[in-house]
Amino acid sequence: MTDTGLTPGAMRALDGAGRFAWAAGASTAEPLHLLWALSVDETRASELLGQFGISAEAIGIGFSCVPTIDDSLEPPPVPIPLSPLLADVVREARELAVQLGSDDGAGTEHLLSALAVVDATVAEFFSHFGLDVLGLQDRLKQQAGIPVEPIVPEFDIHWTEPTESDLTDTLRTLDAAANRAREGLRVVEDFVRFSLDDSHLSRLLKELRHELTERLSDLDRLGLVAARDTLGDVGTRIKTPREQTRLLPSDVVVANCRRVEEALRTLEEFSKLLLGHSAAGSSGEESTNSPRSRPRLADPRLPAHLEQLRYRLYTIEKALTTTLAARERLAGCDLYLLVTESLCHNGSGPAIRQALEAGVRILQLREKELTDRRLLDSARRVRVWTREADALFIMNDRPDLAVLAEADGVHVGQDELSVREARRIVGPHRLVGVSTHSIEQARQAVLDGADYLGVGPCFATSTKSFDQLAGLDFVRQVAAEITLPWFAIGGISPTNIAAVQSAGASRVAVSSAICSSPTPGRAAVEMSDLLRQPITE
Ligand code: 3NM
Repeated sequence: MTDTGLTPGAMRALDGAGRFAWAAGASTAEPLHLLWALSVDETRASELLGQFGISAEAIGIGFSCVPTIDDSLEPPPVPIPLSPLLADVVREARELAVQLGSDDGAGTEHLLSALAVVDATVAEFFSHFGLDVLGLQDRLKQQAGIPVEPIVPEFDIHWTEPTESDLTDTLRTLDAAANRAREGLRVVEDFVRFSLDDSHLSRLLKELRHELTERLSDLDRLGLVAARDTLGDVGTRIKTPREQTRLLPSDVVVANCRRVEEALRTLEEFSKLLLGHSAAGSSGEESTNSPRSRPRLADPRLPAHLEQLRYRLYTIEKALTTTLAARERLAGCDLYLLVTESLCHNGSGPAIRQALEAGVRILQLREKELTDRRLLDSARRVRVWTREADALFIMNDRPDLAVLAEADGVHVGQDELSVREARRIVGPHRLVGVSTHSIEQARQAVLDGADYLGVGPCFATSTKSFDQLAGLDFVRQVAAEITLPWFAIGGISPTNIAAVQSAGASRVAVSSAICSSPTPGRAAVEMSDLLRQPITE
């Protein structure tokens, strides 16, 4: 044991948590960073996680972010301190190791268990995978050679076929979970439809709800409602403080997505009890409500379908929470400037500074010809200016340089790294923007977890070459269904900006209209003023 009371493996995991935190731009290492570190290294903890199907990818999806580290990532230049919560995790792990009589100190498996004890969101996430604190600790006790006390029943157990009463309990559980899933989905759908007004995500939620209803008809047929006993349900009288303190619409959305995910998991697990031994080959003909024959699922693939519905909801939840967060983060960013040195009359420095002074709130460095070193130098200068102006700084194409230059994000095109790959490098907190040229690409980018979209090209432009002009029809399509922040782009100038606005754009991105102006500051003011004018048809 090291003098920290931790095994070398646990020390390595904490070091990994620091590296994750650094890669994610966090100032302290949090429990989530440790969870990622535990999942990627080959440790006892990752073995345990693996047994429950909890991969680094699942963690990325569950926490609406994607792990951001690989072995090639440099360690942070300064040690990253543990957050108070993570310090509690370490303390808890040490105590657990002592309780279990571990001579080597706290290992990764103790850290894992402590994470579930200390951090309620981690515990909740584990529960989606059927992993609970008590179960974890029992496994650790077994590994430590401590016999786990079996529950001594006060009556003799005779292993027989499930009784009518067991079946009623199963059906009652399924009924409650089915109601929870349908109701929760409605809540989320109503928010997305009426508050967010996002027809793309509403449609996906509606499709999910309809498919769920269709899948559940198999269960409904087995007599779920007959098994219902709301008056006798002890759960209706238990209220947790968390349930009473939902303040923001996003809290309602997240709580209800989780609720539906949990309900889908319950439906999946309990519907397996209705498979029966010969279910795989069953035609479903045996299924009746007759008291003597056991109810069976007509379709033995129901649990697998329910699992897929749960995964689909994870993706929608992520798109939804990303949309809500990005709308807040990009509030006030209606004019996005893409700067390229070769387009500027007097160099990019003066153009950038004048545009920032004129009120540009988001700026992208878009240089395709510079060497890496010159590009990084330039990015660092732009970082200083944008920080002083309190504007967002986005790096074109290069997530690696975005991290090195401490940019706020990276922008990728359809031929560059994917959103997922860029996210792995820049971490969960930096923005990832993506260029889209068709409604299908725009929808996909939303589901991929992009923070904003470029929507174009609206008009012919000499700044970037395209085979096809997406045009204002594409702008109209996006305006009609997507509420993730998006910027119309391509050939936009003071003379045509009104047409872009009429097509539904409230944000635009421009390069030459400002960079190529002899007075970039004035050009920026003019564009901003036009953007804020009421639209006349
Ligand atoms: N991306 P300007 S259009 C960089 O449609 C870029 O994805 C586009 O420059 C897209 O304002 C474009 O000078 C060029 O036309 C934007």
